[in-house]
Amino acid sequence: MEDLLSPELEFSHRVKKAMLCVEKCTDKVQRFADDDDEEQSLSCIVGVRLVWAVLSGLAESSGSFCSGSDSAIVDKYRLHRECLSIHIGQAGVQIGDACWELYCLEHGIQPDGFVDSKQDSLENAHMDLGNSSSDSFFHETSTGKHMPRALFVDLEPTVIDGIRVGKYRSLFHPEQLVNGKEDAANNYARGHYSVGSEVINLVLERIRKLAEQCSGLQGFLIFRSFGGGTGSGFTPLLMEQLSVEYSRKTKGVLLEFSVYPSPRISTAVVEPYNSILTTHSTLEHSDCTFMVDNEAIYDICHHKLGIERPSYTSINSLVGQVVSSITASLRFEGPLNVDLIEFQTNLVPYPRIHFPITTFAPIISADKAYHEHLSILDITAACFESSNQLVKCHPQFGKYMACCLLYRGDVVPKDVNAAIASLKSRACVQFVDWCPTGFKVGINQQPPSVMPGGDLARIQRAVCMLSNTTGIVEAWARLDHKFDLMYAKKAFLHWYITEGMEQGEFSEAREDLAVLERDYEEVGLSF
Ligand SMILES: Nc1nc2c(ncn2[C@@H]2O[C@H](COP(=O)(O)OP(=O)(O)OP(=O)(O)O)[C@@H](O)[C@H]2O)c(=O)[nH]1
Ligand SMILES: [Mg+2]
Repeated sequence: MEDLLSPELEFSHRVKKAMLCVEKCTDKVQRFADDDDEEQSLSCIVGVRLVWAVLSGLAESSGSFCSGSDSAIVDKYRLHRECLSIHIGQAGVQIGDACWELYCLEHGIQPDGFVDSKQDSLENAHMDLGNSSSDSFFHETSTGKHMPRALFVDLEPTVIDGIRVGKYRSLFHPEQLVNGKEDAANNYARGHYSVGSEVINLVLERIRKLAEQCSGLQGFLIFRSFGGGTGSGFTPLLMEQLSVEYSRKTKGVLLEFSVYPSPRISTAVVEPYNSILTTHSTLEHSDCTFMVDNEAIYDICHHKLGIERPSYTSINSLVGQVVSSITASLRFEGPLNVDLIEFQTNLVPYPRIHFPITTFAPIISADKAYHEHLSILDITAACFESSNQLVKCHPQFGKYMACCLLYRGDVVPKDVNAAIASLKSRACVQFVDWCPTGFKVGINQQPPSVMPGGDLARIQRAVCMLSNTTGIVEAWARLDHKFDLMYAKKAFLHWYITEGMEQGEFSEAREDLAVLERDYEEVGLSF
């Protein structure tokens, strides 16, 4: 008769059996990929993922039974899901600076890229680095240095030079910081055609190097402004190439964080031109675009954080906080964590309708934090207040197509359910007829971190709402109107024409945006 196995041995056997299965599947994936059989190779990937999920469960439930060598095997087969961030132009680079500083704090990584073992006893005492899955955003070298999976690109040197001499200068490899000699001078045509075309090959080569360090590239996160010449012009040039080179291989997603121009802060009168041209040329490449309206954030910093004249630094640190909430599900693990990619699938009912509104709560200044107790109901309700929105518009006059709530920190599902039930009873949250009034929820146990000396209070919990609503059409209508005012007089057009653009591109882009406005109207119509 067969001896009964000790629990430890039995676990070991089960792990090894499962590993064999993973190995077979991985082999198959390779073979099908070699044969160009995408469908089969995808179904094998799903198989590997399932086995991996079972293994993770086993490891968790068996806790101490998992010996060192077992966890090493499990680790070897862990499915990597890396994301590459690409920061383009001044806004993209400066926002990137804020985001990576925050990511480092959250993962206990020091400015030199090494993990600070004393970190959890100091600054972020409440953080559980055990859930950290920093591998998706950082590449760990053989010396233990964590390097951001990121590329910074600008057509001129000054902004990137700021990173080269900044506090985090040694975090990045010099090849991750790419710049040209002269900028696009607020001109889409220079960023897209003349100046941009000079650096595109170098940028693609650097991206390839970063992609080679990934074993399961999940997608790209692109940061840029709509209004700048580089942000507007170079980005579509790059996206077109990324779609060709990567989408078949990775089935990865392309998500964007784009700065929407504000007349109060914007630096150029032609920003509506650039914004419309770039939206037209990226619409089919981008899977989801999170718009960051500088005016909305300026007002939040002014009214909620009490900053007299908010600078880009203050604006970017708030943007960094929101980006961190959105990407937390990719960087940390946990039982109730819902992957951003899953949220994105729920958010985008039609490929073109991919501009969710982002709302964040609570936004309170460091000096007020001790006087406020904010419940889950309070922060959830605050997501429906326009003063917490990152884009100025009125969702209460539109209809929701999808609503995702990404909680962080000390949050329990019972309280979330109660908060949602209370919101559903409100008339102001109206869904389109064809979509069930479902709120998709993810809870990431990692509480938000704050930058030392920053404007924001340290909080125990926060929520970021991503909602796809027809209300966003207002933001497009505003830009379209400004475009029309200048275009009616053909004002500033010669700057574009002399850089090789044809006037037809302007009318084509504007027509596409008119269609986008109509698309939003149509999806909101009742049966
Ligand atoms: N939130 C935020 N917005 C910025 C920042 N820097 C510039 N912007 C906004 O971005 C737009 C200008 O685009 P930039 O990103 O400066 O331009 P660029 O992409 O470098 O392009 P060129 O300089 O024209 O080659 C304006 O709407 C600015 O208000 C920043 O650090 N943060
Ligand atoms: Mg610039």
